[in-house]
Amino acid sequence: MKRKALISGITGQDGSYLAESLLEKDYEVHGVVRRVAIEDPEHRLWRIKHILGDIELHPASLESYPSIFRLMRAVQPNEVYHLAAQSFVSYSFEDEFSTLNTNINGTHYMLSSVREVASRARFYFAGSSEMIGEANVTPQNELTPFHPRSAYGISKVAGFELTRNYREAYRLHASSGILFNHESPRRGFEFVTRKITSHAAKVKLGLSNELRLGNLDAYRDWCHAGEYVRAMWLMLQQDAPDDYVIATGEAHSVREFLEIAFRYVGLDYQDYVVSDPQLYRPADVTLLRGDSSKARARLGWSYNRSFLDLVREMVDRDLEYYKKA
Ligand code: F7E
Repeated sequence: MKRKALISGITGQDGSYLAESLLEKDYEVHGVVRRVAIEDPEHRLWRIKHILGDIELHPASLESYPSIFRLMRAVQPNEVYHLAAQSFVSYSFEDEFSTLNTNINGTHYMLSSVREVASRARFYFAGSSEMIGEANVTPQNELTPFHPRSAYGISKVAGFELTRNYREAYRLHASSGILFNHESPRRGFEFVTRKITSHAAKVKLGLSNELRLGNLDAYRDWCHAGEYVRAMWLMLQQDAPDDYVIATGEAHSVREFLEIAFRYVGLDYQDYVVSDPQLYRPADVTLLRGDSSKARARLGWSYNRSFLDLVREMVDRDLEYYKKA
């Protein structure tokens, strides 16, 4: 019998890579999607368009416990990957309330449904380096104290603690990945990496001549998202559930990303970038660099791609995209 996986957030960057990788492993893949997404596949399902015939999508809302509960009962998954969230940190400053409601309740509904009707399922929670936030040590690992700097980070801390509590109180096989930034050509345009690579391509092709940005001096540990989904799966294959930092161990500034992306297309970013005070966050995270020794030792997970290749792949794909547009 095929193993069944249920993914919330299957239409997103990570969900799409995870679905592909589970299909390759011969899983039966189910996805939770909002009804509006099913009604608008062209815009909302573009990342999974090529696998729509191989997966099963179910309309449900992370804001509705009954819908999640019924879905869990019907699918009876062996593995649950809870990736769905309001994941844009900047937006969480504009609307703290919906970020907290969706992210915390959504995780709670998923966990409670698993406990009630699929208690043998293994559960993965997408934690984030934004839980660590403004760290007092570098690099950061599983023992680094949390100091989130946004409603988004706070909502992820709550989700992480809920996951841990379900593991300890109800013996659920529930694990969290503390994932540092992960990017790819499937990244949303609102995140800084894709914003930069899409503008580098547009400027190169004469479609734009300005890029408005905020804080260029933030450092992030940027990895390719396609490599992170392997770590999620590995966590659920362990005998015992646990929490793991997934990171490359290298940090680069937004400015470095920018320089590399523009230089790659033969341009100097300083001729195009405009500093926009509106794009600075009320509280930003200065430096994130993760230590994933535990994941390497226990999961056998490793990461071998270079930062340079990640930036170039994203720029190349954006050049192709805007040439066709
Ligand atoms: O910002 C700075 C901004 O929005 C990165 C999410 O996936 O990773 C991501 O969170 C940095 C910040 O990602 C702009 O101030 C400057 O310092 O690409 P970002 P993020 O906030 O690090 C973590 C791990 C997650 O869990 C999140 O879900 O770039 N920055 N100028 C800018 N950022 C944006 N978005 N736009 C700008 O114009």
